[in-house]
Amino acid sequence: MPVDGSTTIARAGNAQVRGPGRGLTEADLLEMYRTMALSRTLDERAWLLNRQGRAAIVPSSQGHEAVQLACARATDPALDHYLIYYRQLPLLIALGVTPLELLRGFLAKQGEPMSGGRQFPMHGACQRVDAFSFSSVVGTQLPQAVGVALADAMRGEKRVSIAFFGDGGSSQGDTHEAMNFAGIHRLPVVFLCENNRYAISVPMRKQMAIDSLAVRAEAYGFPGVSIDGTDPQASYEALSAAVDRARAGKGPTLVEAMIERIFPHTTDDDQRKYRTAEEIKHARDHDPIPVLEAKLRQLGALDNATFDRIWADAKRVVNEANEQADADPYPDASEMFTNLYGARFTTPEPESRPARPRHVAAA
Ligand SMILES: Cc1ncc(C[n+]2csc(CCOP(=O)(O)OP(=O)(O)O)c2C)c(N)n1
Repeated sequence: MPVDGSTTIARAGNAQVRGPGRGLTEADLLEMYRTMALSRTLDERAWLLNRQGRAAIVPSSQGHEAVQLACARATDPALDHYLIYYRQLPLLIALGVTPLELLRGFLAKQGEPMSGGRQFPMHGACQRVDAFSFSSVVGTQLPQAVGVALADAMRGEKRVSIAFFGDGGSSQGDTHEAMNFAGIHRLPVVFLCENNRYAISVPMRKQMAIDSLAVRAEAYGFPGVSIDGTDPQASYEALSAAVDRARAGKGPTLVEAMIERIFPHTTDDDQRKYRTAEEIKHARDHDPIPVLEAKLRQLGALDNATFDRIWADAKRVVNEANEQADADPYPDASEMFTNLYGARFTTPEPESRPARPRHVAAA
């Protein structure tokens, strides 16, 4: 891995991204483990920066790593679009967003590629890796993904849009509209639900009366599968099949990846108020990182020295990025309105405001 922590996947051609055939090689799995270590170290650092009062709010991606890294490998980053939300830090790293850029975002420093430090962390767009337009307005990315897929289909381009959402997002009307439209027009979209069974404090059983939301796909006229999203291999196989289907013009697939949210919803949340200690322990026991570590050790692909080196490298990269981001300036006030939609974004002068009718003023 290069010293700046950027990964080899970034904007690579398909041949370099995919493992041979349908499976992932040991080397692929080891590379995924490296990216997981980097993502986890960065995630923990961002949380720490919040607790020091330096990062405003942090959504943790701990527990979500395996399926996101499988998605980066199953897609073609040189072609495909990623309509993400705020919990896709591992995916962004796999696509080539650097830890320095991400830390600049958490610290609201100049030079991060998503909003130039003007937005909530993990919000905005990163054109370089075709990731947009991530925000915390739940579900908005799904109709947008369908719109992007429709544009690609109309232009005859063989690109696939991946729409990321959570179990909470599945309750939004936008999700129904997006899936229905995509099903009718057989659009090249993969709906990827990272089902961590919580929407902040609301458990899945209060969101839906079914055990798996993959069954909903049938009502939209396309396949739905539910997979173990902590397993890189299972995730890669399901996502590769869905991506191939979309690229071949056969339409969407809903992939429901069952995972665990290990940390609270964000740094503003305390999950001990609504999850038992046993349940939190269960989530930690399904952490994809030790699961993959055990598998690699069993395959003979990871020994103690390699393990130590991977985590030491991740720490060094994050430390260096953190030092640099600390030293970086905040955005200059003169740039406050740069890249905002609309040429003028100022408070109207009082005399230019339309006069209010008397009955409104009195109300
Ligand atoms: C339209 C809308 N409704 C509600 C909220 C408040 N809200 C922010 S994040 C969130 C939970 C989303 O949960 P889920 O989609 O399962 O994703 P997760 O955060 O678990 O990854 C909610 C309800 C919002 N930001 N936007």
